[in-house]
Amino acid sequence: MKFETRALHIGEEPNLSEGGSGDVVSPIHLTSTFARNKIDEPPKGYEYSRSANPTRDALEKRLASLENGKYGIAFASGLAATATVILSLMKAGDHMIAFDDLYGGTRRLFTMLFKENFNIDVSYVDARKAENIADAVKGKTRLIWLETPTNPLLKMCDIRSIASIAWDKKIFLAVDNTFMTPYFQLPLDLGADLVVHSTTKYLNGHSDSVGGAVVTSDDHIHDKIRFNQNAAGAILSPFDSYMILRGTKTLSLRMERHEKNALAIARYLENHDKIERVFYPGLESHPQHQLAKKQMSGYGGMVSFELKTDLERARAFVEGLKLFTLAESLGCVESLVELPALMTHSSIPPEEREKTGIKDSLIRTSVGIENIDDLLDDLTQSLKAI
Ligand code: P1T
Repeated sequence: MKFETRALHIGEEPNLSEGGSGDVVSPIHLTSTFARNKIDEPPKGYEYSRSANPTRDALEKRLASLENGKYGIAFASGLAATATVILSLMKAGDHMIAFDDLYGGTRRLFTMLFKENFNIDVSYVDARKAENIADAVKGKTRLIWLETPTNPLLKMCDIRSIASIAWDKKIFLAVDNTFMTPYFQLPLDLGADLVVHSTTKYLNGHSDSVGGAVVTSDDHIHDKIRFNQNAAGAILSPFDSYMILRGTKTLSLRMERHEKNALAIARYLENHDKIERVFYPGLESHPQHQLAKKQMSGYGGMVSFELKTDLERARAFVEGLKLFTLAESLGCVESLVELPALMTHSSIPPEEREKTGIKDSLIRTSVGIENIDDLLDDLTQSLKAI
């Protein structure tokens, strides 16, 4: 089955067997526990909903299928998924390498929690050059953590090249695929060991659920993460599992529209005299446009840009938009805008932001699926006002 078909059917096959109700849509199994006749015979393997739940199972099967993986594991948030991966693959004293441009909350988790409290060393490197990853490997390096394209600067790295370094040195490679989704990019096919998602974003797509996921084809990685998820408890609820199942059904349609609108906005901004620079992998001017063409089947819906001005006017610009909602998060049907320096990446020290290139006048937009003319009109009026 092709992607769009799997996004509708995998995990939600109607049960037409004796006693099955034939539901076309997976029911939301709100039960916390499952009765049994005999101690050794839990019904269909379910015992307690922290360990497994039929609605979450349905979602996990679907996510595994969409990422071309064997196992999906659904979490309470993207950061819960990330934290459980670290808890499962790293020990105190181990070292990991991460792209220096990452969602601010992910960097906060690595540095302020795992490094400070648990002595897990992390080196942030510019992964646009795969050699920088190879150079950062130490004796105790266990994990490489990438976003591509990154949040918020849309930098990319070559997953296949970095996977071959990871393979050579026996290091795990995790790719956060939140920005592209499996519709546009398949990191497991390119050699990653595991894919991580904030399902809060495109997979759910409607700004009404917080969740996360890990997908892998590796039995050993799966067993560890599954065990630790149950042990630590960061599971996705049955209701949110249903929401994301529903979201995935329209993922392909939404991603096509996000991309079409994003490309039009990136081109418009690129030609505007109040804009210093536009970051969008679909623009020929993006320094890694060739890699984007090779590694992804689309360019996504995230567009960042720098205004030729200071923080105060950047603030006035985002506050002056009427249709783009000023809010954190991304990947939903409505367009959002934010100032990374004061919002999503404010937990990163200013000198570190400076080093990775996150300027105070950087604006990040998550382009929605509205009519493009309305979005362009809104940008025009607020640019005119500053
Ligand atoms: O918010 P949560 O579901 O826990 O996901 C964290 C996360 C992980 N990975 C990426 C690439 C992300 O962008 C995020 C969350 N990001 C935002 C809330 C934001 O506005 O960028």
